[in-house]
Amino acid sequence: MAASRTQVGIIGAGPAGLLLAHLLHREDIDSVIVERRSEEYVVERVRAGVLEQGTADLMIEAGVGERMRREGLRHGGIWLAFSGRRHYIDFEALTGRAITVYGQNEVVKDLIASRISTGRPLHFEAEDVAITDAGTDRPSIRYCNGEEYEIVCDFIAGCDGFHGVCRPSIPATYLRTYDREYPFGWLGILAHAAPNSSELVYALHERGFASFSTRSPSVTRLYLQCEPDEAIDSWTDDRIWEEFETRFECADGWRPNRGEIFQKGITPMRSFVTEPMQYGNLFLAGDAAHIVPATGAKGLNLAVADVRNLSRAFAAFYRQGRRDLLNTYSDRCLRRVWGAQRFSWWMTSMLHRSPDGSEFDYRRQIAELEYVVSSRAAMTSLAENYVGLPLD
Ligand code: RFL
Ligand code: PHB
Repeated sequence: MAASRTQVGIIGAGPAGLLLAHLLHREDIDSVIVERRSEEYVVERVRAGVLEQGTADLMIEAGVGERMRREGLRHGGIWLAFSGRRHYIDFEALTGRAITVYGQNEVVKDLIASRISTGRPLHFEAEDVAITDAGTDRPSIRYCNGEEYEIVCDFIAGCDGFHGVCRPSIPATYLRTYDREYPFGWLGILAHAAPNSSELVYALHERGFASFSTRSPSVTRLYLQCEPDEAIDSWTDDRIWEEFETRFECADGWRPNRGEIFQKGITPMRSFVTEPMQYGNLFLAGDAAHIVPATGAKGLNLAVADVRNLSRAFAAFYRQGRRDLLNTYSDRCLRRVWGAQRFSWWMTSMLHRSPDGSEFDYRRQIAELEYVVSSRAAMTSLAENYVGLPLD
C-alpha cells in the first residue's frame, strides 16, 4: 500500500470539497482531494444555478470569481406567478442585495482549473474510498486506483454529498438526524431556447409548481413539479412544453420560449439535517451534512458557507494553535443551516400542490402568496432569505 501524509484530507470534489481546498491553499495549508467519479462526470453533472450575493462575493475575494463575474447573470429579484398574474419581488430595492445565476458545473469547472494550477493533489476515479480511525486525531483515507493508497491526515473534511461514506463512518449513536421527504419531485430540463424573462419565475398553478431559470443568453433552465418516482420516459418533449405553458399561463401572455430539450432529469425533494457536523477530527460540510429542497436555491450556498467556516477554523488551528473555531464549527454552521431549512420548507410548502392536500390548502397557499406580494414586510422577509442570511 502506498502511504502518504497531509494536513487536511478532503473526500469529494463537488463545490464544498473544491472550494475548501482552494481556501486552504490560500492559507498555505496542505490538502489532498479524493473523488469517486471522473473529472468529466463531476463537471457535467447539472445541478444548481443560483448564487447568493455572499457566495458570489466570496468567490471573487478568493480569486475564483473572474469568469463568474463576466458570464454570470446578475438578477435583482424574482417573479411569483399565481392565479394568472405575475408579481415582481424586487430584492435590490428591498435589501440592497442581488443573486447571480451561474451554473454549478461552471463553478466546479473554475475550481478544478484553479486546483490544477496550484499543482496540489486532486485524485479522480478513486474506488472503495473508506475512512479508518475516524474518531481519532490521526484519521486516514484509503482508496484504490489500480494500486491501494492510504493518506494519513490531521483532519478529514467529509464533502462527499448525501450518498457519501463520511457520514456513515460516524457511529449512529453519536449522531441525531432530522429528515422530511416531500411527496413530489422536480423534473428539470435544459433547452436551447433564449431566456425571455430577465428574472427567475416561480409559479403555483392548480396542476402544481413550475419555475423558470436561465443558464446563458441561449439556454433556458426549467423545472416542473412531478411525482418523486416518475419514469422520465413518460415525459415527452411535447408534454413537457404543454405542461409549462399551462402552469405559467398568465394574463400578460408571457410563456417561456420553446427550444430543443438537451438534458432532463428528476430530482426528489427532501429536507435533512445531521447534528453534530463533526466527530473527532472528521468534519462534515455541504450535502454530506444537510439537504434542502431546491425551491429556496440554498444547497450550494450552504455548502459554501460551511467550508468558509471550516477553512477559517483550520487556519486558526495551524496559525495560532487555536481549537475554539473547530470546536464551535458545527454549532455555527447549524444555526445558518436551520435558517435555510425553514426558508426552503416554507417556499416549498407555499409553491407546491401536495397529493394529500385539499382545496382548502390550495386556497390557503394562494392567500399566502397574495400576502407576500402585497405586504412590504412579507416581501422583505422572502427577499432577505433568498439573497442569503448573513454569513457570520
Ligand atoms: P456534491 O455536489 O454532491 O459533491 C459531493 C462529491 O462527493 C463525491 N463522492 C465521493 N467521493 C469519494 N468517495 C465517495 N465515497 C464519494 N461519494 C460521493 C461525489 O461524486 C461528488 O462529486 O455535494 P457538495 O459539494 O456538498 O455540494 C452541494 C450541492 O451540489 C447541492 O447542495 C446543490 O446542487 C443543490 N441545488 C441548489 N443549490 C443552490 O444553492 N442553488 C440552486 O439553485 C440549487 N438548485 C440543486 C438545485 C440541486 C439539484 N439537484 C439535482 C439535486 C437544483 C437541482 C435540480
Ligand atoms: C436553477 O437555476 O437551477 C435553479 C433556480 C431556482 C431554484 C433552483 C434551481 O430554486
